[in-house]
Amino acid sequence: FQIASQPTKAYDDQKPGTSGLRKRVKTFQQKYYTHNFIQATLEAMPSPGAKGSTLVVGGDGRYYGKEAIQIIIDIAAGNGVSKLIIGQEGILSTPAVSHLIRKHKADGGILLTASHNPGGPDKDFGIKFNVSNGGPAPEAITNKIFSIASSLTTLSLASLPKVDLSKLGSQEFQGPSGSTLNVTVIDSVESYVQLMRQVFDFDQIRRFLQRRSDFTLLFDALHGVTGPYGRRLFIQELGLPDSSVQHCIPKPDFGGGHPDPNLTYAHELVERVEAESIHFGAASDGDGDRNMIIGKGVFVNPSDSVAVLAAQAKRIPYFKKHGISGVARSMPTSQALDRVAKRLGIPHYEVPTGWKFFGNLMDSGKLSICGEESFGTGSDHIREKDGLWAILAWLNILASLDEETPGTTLDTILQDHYATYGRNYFTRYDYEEVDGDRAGEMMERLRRWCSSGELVGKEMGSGFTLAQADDFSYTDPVDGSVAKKQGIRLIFQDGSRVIVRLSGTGSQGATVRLYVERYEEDSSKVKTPASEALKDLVEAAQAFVGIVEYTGRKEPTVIT
Ligand code: VG1
Ligand code: CO
Repeated sequence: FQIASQPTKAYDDQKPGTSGLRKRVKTFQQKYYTHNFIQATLEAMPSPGAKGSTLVVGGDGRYYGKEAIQIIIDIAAGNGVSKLIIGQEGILSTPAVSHLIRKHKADGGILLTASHNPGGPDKDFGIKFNVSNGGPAPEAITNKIFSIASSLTTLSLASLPKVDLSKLGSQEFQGPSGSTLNVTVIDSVESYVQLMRQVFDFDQIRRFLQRRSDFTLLFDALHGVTGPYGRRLFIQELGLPDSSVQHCIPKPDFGGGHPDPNLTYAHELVERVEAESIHFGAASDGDGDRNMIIGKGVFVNPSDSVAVLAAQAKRIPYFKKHGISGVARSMPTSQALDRVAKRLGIPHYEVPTGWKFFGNLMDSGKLSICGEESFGTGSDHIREKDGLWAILAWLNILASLDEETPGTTLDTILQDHYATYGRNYFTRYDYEEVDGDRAGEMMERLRRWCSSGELVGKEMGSGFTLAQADDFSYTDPVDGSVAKKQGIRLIFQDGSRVIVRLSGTGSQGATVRLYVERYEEDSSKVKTPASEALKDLVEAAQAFVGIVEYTGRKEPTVIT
């Protein structure tokens, strides 16, 4: 192939958010828009840079993914990349990419996903760059991508024949002066399944499923990327019947749905679990890094999920072998995990929202298990959150506990946990696609109140006295980098918290997230539904923050 210097016009909106660049498909389809972003990404790669590098490429199967891969091949060739490892049909879950980068010691990866956002010609697409540890690029790199993209004038463009992504195997393309680009299409699922076999005790889970022959499981891939992974794990590996999975064919538009595993968007799963009294229901999002776990009448709140996994981790072979060096949660995630850490006598960390903040802690051996309230749970087996990992972790723990206490269920696990640690009631209200300017003003007002110090000692609602109010700022203990303005924290004297922040993953307008948490120590009071236990504090928070006034919404779009 030949390499041409192709003039291009810079776009000023290529700023990666919490998790990569996410925009409408139409935006990516503008002339050279996708080319520009890939060019900027390759130029921003840490030393020694793109030339001679190996990159893993794949995505959640959404609309425009395959076109983007051909563009990546052309720009990669133009920039001297040596090798591209691509998932068959362009399919790779986010956790699978993270694992493949590590396994092949690649220099990074390009993920084609907008996660849980809907897909299709009029919906969303996204591009995210991960670095050589397998995790999302840290802010220093995403800022660099943005600044290069903002003043880009030239693409290094090669024009290669279209690569057939359906065929497994390697092809070599000869470039100028002896350079080559190797493009290898790999099985999307195999390596990831091998990793899961090492992390968990599949024999123990199989024994459990045989012993508890009445046990029913339903996994819903919501037509996202985890379909083939889920089928392979639950049906082939664990021997569950075909009826244990649904919506397992990845579709470019996710079947018209919203591939977000929460009680609102995964309603079909929720309804079936209730109607058919299914013991264990689980779902993951478009790109496979999120998870939701439910049972009949039971919802495993993600903040509790990571706390339970940490408390029970020694039942999982991977942690039996490697131990648990520390745990971490994102700032808005409830403090349930902190209580477990204190009892285990291990460090716990609070980082800003977004998985990129966990990477340094893991790489330096400080962190083993972490989670976010937004249905994200994971460990240092890779550097992304991992939906199927979380589901298998719960199954493994269930199987192990059931050997000691026959008849263990999701509910008994949670109730035992609350009895030991107390319960951190937690809820999140999302106000999606509200007016961006007004939402910004709302945040500014809160920020002003925080910095003036006037809030401390004030009462909000009845009985909630503010002990601390700030805009969360984080200094990375490993590299000293500072992330500011990460969300308003209102912390009360009894440890209850109200958090307000704007989403960094939306593609249209602004999304306001209101997080409310209250701790209950009294073990006779831990069985109240969360909505009831938090009612007063939620109402007080909405009024104080000025939700109706600034968003014009009386009701949130989604309640978790
Ligand atoms: C949201 C979640 C955050 C998560 C991020 C990416 O970000 O709140 O916890 O890490 O999505 O998840 P935001 O900025 O919209 O609140 V995923 O599955 O979209 O990679
Ligand atoms: Co996701």
